[in-house]
Amino acid sequence: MSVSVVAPTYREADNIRPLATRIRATMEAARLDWELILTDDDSRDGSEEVALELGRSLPVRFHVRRARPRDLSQSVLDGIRLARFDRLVVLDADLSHPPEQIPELLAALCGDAGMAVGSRYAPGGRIDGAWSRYRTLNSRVATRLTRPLTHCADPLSGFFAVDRRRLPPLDELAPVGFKIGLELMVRGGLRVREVPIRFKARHGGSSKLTWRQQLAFLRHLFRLYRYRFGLPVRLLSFGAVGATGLLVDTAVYLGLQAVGFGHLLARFLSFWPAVTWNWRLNRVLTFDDRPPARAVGQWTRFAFASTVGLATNVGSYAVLTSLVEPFMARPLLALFAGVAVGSAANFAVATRFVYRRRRPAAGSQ
Ligand SMILES: Nc1nc2c(ncn2[C@@H]2O[C@H](COP(=O)(O)OP(=O)(O)OP(=O)(O)O)[C@@H](O)[C@H]2O)c(=O)[nH]1
Ligand SMILES: [Mg+2]
Repeated sequence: MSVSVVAPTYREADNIRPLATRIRATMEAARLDWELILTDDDSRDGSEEVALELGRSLPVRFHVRRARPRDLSQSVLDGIRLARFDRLVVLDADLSHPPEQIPELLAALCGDAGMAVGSRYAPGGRIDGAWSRYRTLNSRVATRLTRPLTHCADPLSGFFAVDRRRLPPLDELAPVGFKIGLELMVRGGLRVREVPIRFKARHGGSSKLTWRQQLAFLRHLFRLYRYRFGLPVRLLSFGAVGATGLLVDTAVYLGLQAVGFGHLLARFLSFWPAVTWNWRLNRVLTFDDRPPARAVGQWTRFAFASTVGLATNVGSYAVLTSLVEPFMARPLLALFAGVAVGSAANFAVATRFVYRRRRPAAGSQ
């Protein structure tokens, strides 16, 4: 049997040699044909030299990804594309994942299992070494957040085996950050088998798990929720963006009055920064799966959608409070109903005309 091992690296120069040595020992003992692909994000810390040196006597390849921002998931996808064999194992290069368990993972990758995950949280799995209480909690909470997406006990593990022939087209994936395994199991709809592992907390090199990465994880999670649950998630996101827009609106409205503007003019003016805020956030979050569009045209269409929303909002308030019995005595209820109907109208126009699904075909009128 042949296997390509893909290890993402960023500044792991000191860990590469022990990693390759342990993989070689394991593969030789298990009589597996192998290669190790280090997918590096242009570390420039001597990793390349170590890898090239190893490559003289071992099947070690070094791939440098220069696209920015650097991204673990994207470099793993590069590695998957480059692999010579269809059976793939992905593991971290910091020696947290025991290469000695690769044969176990491969053995689990059989029958209907499309993915075998090296699991810290399956019965028998464990974490050795000094993880702070914060780090432990962090990992647990992050894992909890994936519950609606998968039954796997450790879907955030970076140690897994897959068969490339069972993966979805790689260009359809949209991971961001560290959790490429989660992306593959959710979008690929892969049946997962878990292999308990003995995870070792990093002891050499430096951690790349920063706040930025944690935010990237939340963003990735949002994309997967939207993929899995569709419209309700998009609506919720649109609503949350709208709520932050209301804060911008209010702040500008009050600020302008504080510097001497009349309240009507302040009201008229504060609408635009709020619209711009909402447009931008929806562009980078709610609808970031839609094809990119020119900013100015899209902003104009969004401003139109917001005006439709505002008109529907105020219009329904007027109709409800003047014509519909239960609302006549309860204007506050009518206000909320107006906001709901107006937001729905805003969303409907935005989803259809602002953040369009596909560009019109070239040349068509
Ligand atoms: N190609 C690439 N690899 C990365 C990047 N960030 C981290 N890595 C590698 O991905 C693996 C996981 O990163 P770690 O820094 O160990 O992250 P972690 O395991 O969540 O945290 P610690 O082990 O506590 O540091 C390691 O092999 C890193 O070298 C990146 O931006 N690009
Ligand atoms: Mg690590």
